[in-house]
Amino acid sequence: MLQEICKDRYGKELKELTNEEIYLALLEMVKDLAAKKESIEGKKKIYYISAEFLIGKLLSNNLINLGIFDKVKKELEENGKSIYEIEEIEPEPSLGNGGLGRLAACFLDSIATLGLNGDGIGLNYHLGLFKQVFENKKQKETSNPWIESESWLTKTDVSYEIYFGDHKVTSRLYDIDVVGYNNRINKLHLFDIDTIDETIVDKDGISFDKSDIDKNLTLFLYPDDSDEAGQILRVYQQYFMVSNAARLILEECKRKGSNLHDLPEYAVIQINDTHPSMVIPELIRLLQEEGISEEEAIEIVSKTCAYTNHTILAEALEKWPMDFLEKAVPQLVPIIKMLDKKVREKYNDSSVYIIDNENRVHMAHMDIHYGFSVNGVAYLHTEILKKNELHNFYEIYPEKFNNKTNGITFRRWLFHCNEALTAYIDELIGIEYKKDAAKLKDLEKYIEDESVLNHLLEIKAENKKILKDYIMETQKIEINENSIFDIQVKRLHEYKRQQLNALYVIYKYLQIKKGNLPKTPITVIFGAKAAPAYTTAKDIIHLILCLQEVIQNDPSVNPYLNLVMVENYNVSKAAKLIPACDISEQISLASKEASGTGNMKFMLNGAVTIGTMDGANVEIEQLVGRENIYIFGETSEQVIEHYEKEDYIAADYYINDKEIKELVDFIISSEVMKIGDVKALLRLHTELVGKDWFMTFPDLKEYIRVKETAFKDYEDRMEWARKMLVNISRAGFFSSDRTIEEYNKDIWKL
Ligand code: 26Q
Repeated sequence: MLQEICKDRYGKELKELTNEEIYLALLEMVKDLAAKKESIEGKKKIYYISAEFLIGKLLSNNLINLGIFDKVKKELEENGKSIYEIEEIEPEPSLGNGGLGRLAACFLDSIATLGLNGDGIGLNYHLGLFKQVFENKKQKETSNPWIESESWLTKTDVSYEIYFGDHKVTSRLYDIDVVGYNNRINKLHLFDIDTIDETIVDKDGISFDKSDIDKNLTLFLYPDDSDEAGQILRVYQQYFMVSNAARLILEECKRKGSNLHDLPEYAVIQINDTHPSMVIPELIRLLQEEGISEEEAIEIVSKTCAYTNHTILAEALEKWPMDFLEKAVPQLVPIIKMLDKKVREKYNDSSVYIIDNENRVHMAHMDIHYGFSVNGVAYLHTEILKKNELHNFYEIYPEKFNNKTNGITFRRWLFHCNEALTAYIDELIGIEYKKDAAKLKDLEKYIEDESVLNHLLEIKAENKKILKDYIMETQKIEINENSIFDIQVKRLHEYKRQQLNALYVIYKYLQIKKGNLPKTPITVIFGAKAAPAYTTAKDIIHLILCLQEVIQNDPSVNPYLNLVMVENYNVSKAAKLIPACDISEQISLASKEASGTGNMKFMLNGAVTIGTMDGANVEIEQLVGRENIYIFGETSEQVIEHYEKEDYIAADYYINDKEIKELVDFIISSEVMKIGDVKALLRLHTELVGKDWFMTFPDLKEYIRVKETAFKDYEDRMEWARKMLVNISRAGFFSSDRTIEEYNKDIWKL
């Protein structure tokens, strides 16, 4: 099959081609196959609008979902080629930042796999999120171009005039096929402008002229917003995204026979966090332009839009100053004011107003009043929304609130990233679980079967060997494949508490220095990007990279403890790290991690979690039982109470607890200071001792104790393998197919 395409394309045999040439031939082949499979449009469609779609590389996943991965792999092998080498050629799309974006990508996969009529809508950022490089043990941001002349993007002739306050731009739609697993093909619609100019970006970084909208609009995801020009640019981006989306949706529905009065029968719009919230006033505006009355337009939109909340962190809840909206999108201002006025007429409670007394527009408030559904992303998160963060809204609209615990696509996070485990599961329980993830439970009949348990350990060991080689190849760091792989990979944020893990590393380092050696050596692996303007997050990266060097240069420690921070953590690196993990670090400050999805990926691949009772960890604990997870730390209730009473004082722990003080002071010890940036290390130390806003100290000693227990338990290999097996077998609940079925049953109703 591939052979013929290669002959047509290059006039050469497969075996004579370079990997680059074969990659392009495969790209063409998959796009053709997808085009031939074009799916029928049902009447109603789900439009998932999101600022991020962290889709990762697509080649292998598309081959898997088309059902031809093994065939292609074999054909390549017969010609002396390797699919794994060809995978490496594909540039990784950089259209997302973290969990929210990866969730959107998993959802698209599941929507298509379940045969649902649904498309994603977002932006085609040319440089995506920045690429992270380490320089002088610090994160440096460089631009991350990923679009090549031949890519998964297909240029369409869809184009709209989009009006901003001071000028207009012309949009251009690009599509990426979303290939369901043995099922339909949907689209990811990415809007762009033809006038974008990558050359305005600084050669050596990511800065650019923020005012030149025609050239910069779709350059970056989350451009630096530390100044006003950057913030206004984000408003331009958001409006550009939703205005295009609204136009596309209305056109499509009209084409299918909608008279717009019946729009909710044709379209449901899922607003992924508040970045697309302006779609609400924009749709109201466009419906009024079509001759529909204000009142009816509001009603139609309120029956069409549903909102997902992904965070309770105050700083992440978007509030746009009215001035910015006046400048960028004045056409929405009277509509937003009108929507706010209606709220004020009905409710005498300033906490639910859309416009606050500082004249800022609370995007989430608009979503809740003028959407029909509000969902959190894990049981605990939704409960906190109802009881605390959005309590006053819950009192008004209890029927709108619902939970949809996140999920992950097993196609990418098991079948593709862990072929050995997948093949073994097939052998043990057959392939039914591939369409019905709950069937993974059948694995449990092997809980006492030592040969199965041994085989699981062998697969893990093999995956660790592969990761070891990869880290050597990419970062020139030697790790011990027989050590325990303890991994924390996620965006860098204080609430996720990479600093807590770093303090454990310091603890272990000092213990080893005192002669208390671990039975099995330990390798702690981090991967994380920090937002460019987030100083404390960058200081934490600096600390981790300093610790990495201290440990690597200390021959009395490094046989027992190693530390690696993986550079430029992204989807393809996740796929290499997760199958090799023994201990999955999910240690957020309870109440702050809405759900987490990495926790689910690790569990599915046979890692055992150490975590707090936060986000979906709570549900993992319920599924696997206390004996198969390591839980520590204060509960979300306790944490919420500390914030309410403002009674947490970090310095009390630091001053009164010698052990804590010793660990924290290591940050500014001579060992670290002599190789690091004194200013950054002092700043981090001061931040922790003076504030520790995410409360690492109260949980520190219990974390150390529980982690030591986990390491001790690891020594009993059969018991550990049992924990692995239980984790894998109960991960079925976290298939995004289950999540999407729930969205469809309760919200979308397709
Ligand atoms: C907000 C205001 C201004 C600028 C940027 C932002 C902003 C940007 C990105 C706010 C939030 C995000 C991303 C949030 C995110 O990724 N949340 C994660 O969503 C996952 C999927 O639901 C959850 O599993 C994670 O717990 C949650 O952290």
